[in-house]
Amino acid sequence: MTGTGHGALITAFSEAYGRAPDGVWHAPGRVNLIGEHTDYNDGLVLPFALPQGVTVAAARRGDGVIEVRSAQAGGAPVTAPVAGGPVVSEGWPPDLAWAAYPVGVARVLNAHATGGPAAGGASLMIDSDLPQGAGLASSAALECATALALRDLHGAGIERADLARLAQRAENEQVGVPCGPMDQSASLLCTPGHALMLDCRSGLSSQVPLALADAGLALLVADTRADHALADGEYARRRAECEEAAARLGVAALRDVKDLAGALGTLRDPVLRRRVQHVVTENHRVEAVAGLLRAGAVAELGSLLNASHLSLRDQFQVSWPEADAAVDAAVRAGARGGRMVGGGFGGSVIVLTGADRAGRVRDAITAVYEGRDWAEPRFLDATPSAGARRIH
Ligand code: GAF
Repeated sequence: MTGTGHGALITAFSEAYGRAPDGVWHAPGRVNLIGEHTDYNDGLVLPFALPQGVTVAAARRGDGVIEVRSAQAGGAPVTAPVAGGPVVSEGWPPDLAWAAYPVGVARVLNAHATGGPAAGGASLMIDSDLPQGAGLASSAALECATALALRDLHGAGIERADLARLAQRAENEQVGVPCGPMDQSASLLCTPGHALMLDCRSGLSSQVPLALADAGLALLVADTRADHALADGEYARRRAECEEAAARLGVAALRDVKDLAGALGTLRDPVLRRRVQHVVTENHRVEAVAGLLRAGAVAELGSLLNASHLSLRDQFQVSWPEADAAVDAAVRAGARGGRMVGGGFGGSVIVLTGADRAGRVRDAITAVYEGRDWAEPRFLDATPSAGARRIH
């Protein structure tokens, strides 16, 4: 079904369930322009939505069961009650790992809706044109497409920002991944032509224009084809290190460190010092990038993207060889800057380049990968696009 539009998804739904869906919803993946590993430190992020994402055809059902089928998983059904404890504690086999996301969302919404309009049962058919494991938030897109569908089907009047936090809670509590709120917020709150400036403490957000074409610029996303998994322990370790550093510094979160030199003077542990250095400076870089975008100076972002990458590589230590090589090759080929995106240890990089040099930059990255015998990188359209919506 992938890439054939939602007509094929409706047909697949009808064949599987013997009836037409009540509607079709789409939720995008995201690229984070800047602000990496700041979200769970109560900090600032600046993601934008991709054109690619997850599409869900769905119909209400009255038996308190959620049934999910995915084109990527061969269409076999997975059923579970919407009233239930954390999926993560039920010992599902690895081949059903994908289904924990929509089922987890249904359970969180169901618990949230107690006494109100219930987020009851539903039948879902899911398709995606977003590469998995590419650091482009395919899990969040799956959660958000499901959350929006269930909200609309069951008439639960939940605001998008609150829905994003519920989807994050599903990932934290149901799937067992301790992610922050960035990806779900991006998927639900982004608008075309803009990046989303999100304060992850207050939850307040604003739309910042990301007018690339007018400035003769392009953002390239290169999937480095090095797979990543948030659940592999390193992400959770980074989060725990940040919490430990905040506790030792006597602040609620690293967002609250105002005197970086003083904080580095207080901390003895070299690992915690590095983590603090990254988070504090990254928050400043987000503010600087948002300021430049608001001033219409998008061409000036390059050095801040490069600084973010170096900080993620050397201080937060979450980059990986294919990302370092891609950023390096892009800059050598004349790009203005680039950085790894997402949690790290695999996934994608983003590169800011003059539109007229985009082909040269792509070729330069591909040539370096060929020379190292790495899988060929995949390039995606990084046009800032719409957030989650009902499309049928
Ligand atoms: C992943 C997480 F899901 C986000 O919450 C965020 O922490 C990101 O890594 C790093 O900035 O995408």
